[in-house]
Amino acid sequence: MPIKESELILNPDNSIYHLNLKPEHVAKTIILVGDQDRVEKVSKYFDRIEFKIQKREFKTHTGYYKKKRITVISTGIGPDNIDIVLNELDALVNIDFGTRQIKETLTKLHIIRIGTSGSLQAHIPVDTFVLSTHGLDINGMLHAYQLNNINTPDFEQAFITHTNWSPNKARPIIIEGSQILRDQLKSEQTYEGLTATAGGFYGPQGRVLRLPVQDAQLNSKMDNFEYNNIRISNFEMETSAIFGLAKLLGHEALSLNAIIANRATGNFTKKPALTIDKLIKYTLDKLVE
Ligand code: R1P
Repeated sequence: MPIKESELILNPDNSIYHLNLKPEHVAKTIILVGDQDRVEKVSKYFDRIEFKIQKREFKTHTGYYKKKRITVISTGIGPDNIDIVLNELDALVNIDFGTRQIKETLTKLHIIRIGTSGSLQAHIPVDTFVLSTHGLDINGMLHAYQLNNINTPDFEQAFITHTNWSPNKARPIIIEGSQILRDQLKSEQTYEGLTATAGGFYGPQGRVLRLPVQDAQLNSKMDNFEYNNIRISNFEMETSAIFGLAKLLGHEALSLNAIIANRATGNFTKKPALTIDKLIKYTLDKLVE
């Protein structure tokens, strides 16, 4: 059965609804960034840019870095946008837009997030890089899908018990990132850890301005959580959603974050642009090594 027009929505030019891309516009290696202004900060290093487009917060540049074809896309903020970007990227490579049928031979994408994030550990200072070995999903988006055992229930239960997680909130899900990409992208320059992905910036990450949060102790409980020598390194808003959907769809995904704030010490970087630029260059060079 062809996928209905209301489910797989194409624009009049046959590009996919939100990303505004056609299949020929996407490389097999995809870099995801949150901020749309970060797209140029990546593609300025390309030898050649073959395609540019933007719709809403989703800006795309496809080009070549040292002969490797790479697509860089901005996702905007949050796991809800990741649902759109991962599903539409997968459709671009694995659904035939003419017949609206899933292709018989599926394509595996390599998806790498270059993000910014706050460290939860005093020993992971600002202006460093964190490579996420796992994503801790506390925002609930992935519960819309059949998880098909991509998650790690013992790890999750340990977290739920340790934090006395409220049953009124979405059950946490922990998903491992791609081992292939981890081997490719790690170095002595990267800290490794479990990255917590929240569905908001303030209350969902324990920030209090005027509103009290449901559990004022949650961040300190997260700081000292440990399971099989893995600790929660940082907090942001996309990684676990990328890991979960990539795994369900059969793609490889990893996340690298520039640490611009340290929630344990209260520090914020004095040079965010420089640190992000260094992470961009680091990632591009690792991808072509
Ligand atoms: C919040 O300010 C945003 O910054 C972080 C968070 O994950 C969230 O998207 O990442 P990006 O800088 O990649 O957007």
